[in-house]
Amino acid sequence: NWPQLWDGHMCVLKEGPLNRTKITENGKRLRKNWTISHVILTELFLLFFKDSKCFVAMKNGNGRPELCVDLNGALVYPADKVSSRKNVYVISTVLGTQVLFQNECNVQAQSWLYAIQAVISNLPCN
Ligand code: I3P
Repeated sequence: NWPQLWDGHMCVLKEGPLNRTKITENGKRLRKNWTISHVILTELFLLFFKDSKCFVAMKNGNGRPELCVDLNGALVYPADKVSSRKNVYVISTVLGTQVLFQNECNVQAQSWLYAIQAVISNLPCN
């Protein structure tokens, strides 16, 4: 028996594609592995799915995100000098995970930054 992440009360604040790579886990550096994800922002989490079908499947009780970032107490900021790519931002979590996200379109990338910042500032550990 596994608990379900999606309880039906969760609200999708923003949804769409982003390039992402995890660079740190438990404070330890990882090798970069950029992949395209279907990303869902809720009031608590940033969820990364392989594609939008996987998100629909999870809502129906099948499967889970590839990556679930706890935004409570997290920071999000421009990832200067961390990548050769443009429009890269990093999310740092209290548990020592760091995820980069990127979009070729700077307006798109920035709109994710602002949406994530808004969620973080509404959480108790901000
Ligand atoms: C990495 C890959 C990444 C690149 C990274 C390389 O090589 O090219 O895309 O990150 O640069 O090391 P490999 O596939 O052999 O692991 P960026 O695209 O973000 O620049 P880095 O070592 O400077 O992080």
